[in-house]
Amino acid sequence: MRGFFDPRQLAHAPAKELHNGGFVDYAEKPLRAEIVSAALGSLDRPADHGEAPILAVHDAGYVDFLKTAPERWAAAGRPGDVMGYIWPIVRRRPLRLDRIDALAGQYSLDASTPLTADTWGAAYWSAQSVLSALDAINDGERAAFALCRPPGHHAGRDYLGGYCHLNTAAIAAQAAIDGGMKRVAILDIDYHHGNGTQDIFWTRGDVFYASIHADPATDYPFYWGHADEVGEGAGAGTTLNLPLPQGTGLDTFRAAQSKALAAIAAFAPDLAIVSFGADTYVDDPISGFAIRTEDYTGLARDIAGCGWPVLIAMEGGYAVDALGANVASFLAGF
Ligand code: SP5
Ligand code: ZN
Repeated sequence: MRGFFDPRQLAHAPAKELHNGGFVDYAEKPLRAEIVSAALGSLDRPADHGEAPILAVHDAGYVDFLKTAPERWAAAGRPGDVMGYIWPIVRRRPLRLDRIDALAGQYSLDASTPLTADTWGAAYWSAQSVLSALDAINDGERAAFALCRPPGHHAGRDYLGGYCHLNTAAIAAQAAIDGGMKRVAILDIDYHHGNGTQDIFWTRGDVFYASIHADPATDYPFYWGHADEVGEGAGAGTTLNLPLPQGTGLDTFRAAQSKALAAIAAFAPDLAIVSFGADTYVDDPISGFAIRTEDYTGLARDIAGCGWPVLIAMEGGYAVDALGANVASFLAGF
């Protein structure tokens, strides 16, 4: 299987994130990608597809913010990484957004996804990696892997969050459609609900979004991922949320995945994109499922057996010591 990664994706390295009322070391660290890259061995550098496929999903003002915020933040005398700390909850009148402090809240979902001067470059090449994986599929590969880091599924059209800046799965899905595919399915098996992906395709009938994740009653992103969120308008019925309780192990997870695969099969996609997070792993430091390293191969085999071309985009996974083995185990199933 071909896989893609660019070393420029390593440059994004925020110092801290807000967690439980204090600042802790940033969990989404560059070492994650180094470990996966070392475990897999032969990943190719992506080609440069430019900004057009990014702007086909993301708001131009938001993209400009990702590029320029670190400089504006520093110019305003703010020390450290860019992080929103005031949010525009009240929107009775159009908001004045000229200060960087206001923009940081406007374009952020949370205060755990800092921007550094190197974030845009890393996110840009993460997006290029997923686009090159799509090229490999278009060239006839049955499965391709993109080592996306930073990850993508919490980022929406015009907001960052959950360690994510550019929604790589959404960028690949939109590029596939713009390249002539009629229907694309996204299967999100990261521990967390992919609120950004769901939001981007909420009213779209041509992109099916199915997610298996920890119940938002107990886990981030809290507001989204309930079973009654099914899409609206042309997208009514093309969102499927399967929340599971903390403690979920292989049997329950696999049954939920079979349900998602059956729904995707009924949609008959031209391509399946898997948002793959290894944070379902039993020893993940920020998560509560109980999937074991060897379990990932069988879960992947169930997906491969459906017969669609599959693009695997990396999302979370924070047990760095086991991350290489977990990703290798999953990819072995293809
Ligand atoms: C892509 C992805 O998996 N994003 C997950 C975002 C979850 N953020 C909320 C949980 C924060 C826990 N932070 C603990 C840091 C310990 N160093
Ligand atoms: Zn996650």
